[in-house]
Amino acid sequence: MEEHALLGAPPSARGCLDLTAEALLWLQRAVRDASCYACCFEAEGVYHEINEEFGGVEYLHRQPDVIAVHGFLSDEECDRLREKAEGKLKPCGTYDSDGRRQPRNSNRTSSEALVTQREVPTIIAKLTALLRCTPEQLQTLNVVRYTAGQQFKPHCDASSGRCSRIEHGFVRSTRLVSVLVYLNSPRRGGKTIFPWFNMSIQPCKGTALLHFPASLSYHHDPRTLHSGAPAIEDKWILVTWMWYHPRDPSLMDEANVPELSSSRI
Ligand SMILES: O=C(O)CCC(=O)C(=O)O
Repeated sequence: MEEHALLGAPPSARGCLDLTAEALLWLQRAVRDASCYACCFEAEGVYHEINEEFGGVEYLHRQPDVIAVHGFLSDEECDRLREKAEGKLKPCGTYDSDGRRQPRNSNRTSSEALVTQREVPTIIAKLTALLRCTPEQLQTLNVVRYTAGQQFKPHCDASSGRCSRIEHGFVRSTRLVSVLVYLNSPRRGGKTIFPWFNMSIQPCKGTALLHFPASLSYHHDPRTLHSGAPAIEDKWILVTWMWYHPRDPSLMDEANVPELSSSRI
C-alpha cells in the first residue's frame, strides 16, 4: 500500500495533477455553498463502527477515517470474481438528482456488472462480519473494470439528509460505509484519490478500502470526496455500500437480478 503526496507528484503523474486541480475547484464550490460543513464534522461526526478485530485492518487516515483491510479477498476469490464478470460488463451508469440512471456519463467511464449475493456467499459473510451489518444493508455488489484512460471523477457517495427517494431499494436512508476491493494490482495509474487530505492509494489485489460518506445523523462528509484516477493498465474492483437501513425487498429484490454465472464464491 503506497501513500503518495499528489502535490509533489512527478510530471509523469500529470493525469493525477489535472484531476486534483479539478477536485480543488469542486471543493471550493462546495465550501462556498455550504457554510455548515464545520459543524457537520464536529457536532455530528459519529460514524458507523466496523469490527476492528477483523484481520488485516489498518487505519490509513483518521478523521475522516480511511481503512485498508489487507488480504480481505484471496487471489483466487479476486480471479473468480473477474471471471464471473468478464463478458457481462456494461458501461457504468450514474444517477441524476431524481434517481434516474444515466446510462453514459463522462464522469464515470468504466464498465460494470452486478453480482447477486447468492452468487458470493463467502464474500457476503466476510462483508457482514467486517462491517457488523446484515446482508440486507448491503447494496448489490458491483464488479467494475477500468481500461486505459477510464476513470471515475471526484465525487461523494452520499448527500446530506436521508435520501428523499428510493435508491437501490433503500428508502429514506443513507450510505454509511463505502467499500471497494481491488481485484488486481495495476502497477501504474488507477489510484484511488482523496484530494481533501492529499492521499492516493495504489490498487493492491485483495485489499479492501473503506471510508464513511455519512454520519449516523445523516450528515454527509465532504472530506470523503474521492476519485478513481485514469487507468493506465486494466484495473478491476468490487464495490458495495452499507446503508443505514435494510433494503425493502418489495422495491429491489435480487431474485430479479440475473446471475452472472452458476459458480459460487
Ligand atoms: O475506482 C476507484 O478507485 C474509486 C471507485 C469509486 O469511487 C466508486 O465506485 O464509487
